[in-house]
Amino acid sequence: MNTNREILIKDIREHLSDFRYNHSLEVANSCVELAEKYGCDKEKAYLAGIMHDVLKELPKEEMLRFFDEHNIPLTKLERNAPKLWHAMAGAEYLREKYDFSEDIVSAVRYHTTGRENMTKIEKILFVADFISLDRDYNGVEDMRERAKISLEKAMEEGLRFTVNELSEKCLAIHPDTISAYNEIVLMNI
Ligand code: DGI
Ligand code: FE
Ligand code: FE
Repeated sequence: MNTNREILIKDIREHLSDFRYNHSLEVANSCVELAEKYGCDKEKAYLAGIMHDVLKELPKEEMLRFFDEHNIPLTKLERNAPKLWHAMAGAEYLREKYDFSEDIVSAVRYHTTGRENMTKIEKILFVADFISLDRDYNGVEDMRERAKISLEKAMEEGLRFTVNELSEKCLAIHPDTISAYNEIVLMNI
């Protein structure tokens, strides 16, 4: 696994706008804080955080070519949900280019949708993406408070937020998002 921070930071700097680059650095910081609090490998959490959005700004055509060249099949729903592409493509990019370990790859892979049975590092990245210092949406303070109580409390709110946002926009909700939502709601009852 290539974990040279200088090389990785250069990579996101070249791929991302100032805004998204700064977001990546802040998510990495939040990942390390959560890893410390909830007992996870801090270096792995940092790597997941810093690289999680690496392909977020890849043009649509290049993204589709990437899926094609890597034989990554998309479901009908996924083809119609471009916001999900950067997580799917980013995970494969990190596996291939830097030989990242599978636990980090899957944290990146599921950082947008979540999924059932998430690992600690997957939950940490999912939550860090909502509470990083650059975030300023309505309710971010509540999310930060929840993240102090438990990863699951924060995930519950994050998933509710995502499900609400998507249904209001009449967008399809990925089965992994639904599974994550159902699991967490039943867990917190
Ligand atoms: O990449 P970020 O902006 O930092 O955050 P993210 O990777 O969580 O992406 C959030 C976007 O992804 C948001 O606009 C909603 C969208 N999204 C999340 N879950 C789903 C989804 N879109 C669809 N269609 N289906 C989902 O299940
Ligand atoms: Fe993302
Ligand atoms: Fe992000």
